[in-house]
Amino acid sequence: MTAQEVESGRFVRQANRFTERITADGAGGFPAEPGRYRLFVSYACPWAQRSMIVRRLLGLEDVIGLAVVDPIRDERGWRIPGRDPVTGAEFLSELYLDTDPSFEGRYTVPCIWDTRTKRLVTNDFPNITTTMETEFTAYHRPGAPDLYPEALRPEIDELNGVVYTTVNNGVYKAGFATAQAAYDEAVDALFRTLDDLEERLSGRRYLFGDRITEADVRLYTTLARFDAVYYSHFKCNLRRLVDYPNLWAYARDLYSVPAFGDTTDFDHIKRHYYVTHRHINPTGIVPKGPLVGWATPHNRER
Ligand SMILES: N[C@@H](CCC(=O)N[C@@H](CS)C(=O)NCC(=O)O)C(=O)O
Repeated sequence: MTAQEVESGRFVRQANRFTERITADGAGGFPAEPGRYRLFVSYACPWAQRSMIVRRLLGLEDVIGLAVVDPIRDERGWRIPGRDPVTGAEFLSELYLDTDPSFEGRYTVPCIWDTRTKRLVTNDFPNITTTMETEFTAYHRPGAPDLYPEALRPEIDELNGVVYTTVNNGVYKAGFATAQAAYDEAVDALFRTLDDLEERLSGRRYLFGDRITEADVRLYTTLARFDAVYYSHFKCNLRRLVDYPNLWAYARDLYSVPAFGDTTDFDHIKRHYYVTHRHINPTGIVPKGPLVGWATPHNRER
């Protein structure tokens, strides 16, 4: 995180540098093709987990390859244990620098590598999931859900905007603030949105009714890390997730779906945040708790 910009105590996320698009028609030079692309992820990372959940929900496991980095990152950046068998890379930085030797930003997950042209196509995380949803439809498994239904896109995008600013990125703004006012502002906005979402989820199973959408994927990855990391490490501690009856049951409902549950690795999550972000946890001690019953029945089908 050290290279992130901090303005007047406010955390400012870097712009995504690689923003080429993979498209069904291949117009920009990157056609959606099975076996061509490789997705680099960390189980710890909420932005990367989104892409793993969507890949799995849509049945794209044999279409888009996957490489998982080690959860602990040092000054060399993300490391691929035992080297990536496809690209030969040991560090994610090699892929960034092979693509652009002058790149000076952070080497982030998720990102997609093109094995054909041997370059990074994108590290633009919001587009990685929507690309799988809209450009890889020819390869979706039979019966795959429509996570980004055309008729709902404006509403989904609008909600995603609020959730990104105040929740997904809001927890980082709280955790990495270096001025009290910046922290206060982030925490207040975060819990205002969580309170609204608690209300919204009282009358419907998922954010947009009775089917899972892209909006649920995006909210889930922050909720999954909330009590384990954000509550303590990022000081987002007005309320815990377990203090919200609807949000907590909703999170467990999603967790019970293999695409969500199997990509949620609390060990990687905790070790990554508490060990890697030494500037806010200098000892690198990983707390034992909290002990939270993610597998308890959620009764949300009612
Ligand atoms: N690409 C986005 C979001 C993805 C992101 O922040 N990924 C984190 C992990 S959660 C990462 O890879 N960080 C690497 C680093 O800071 O060196 C960004 O640059 O802010």
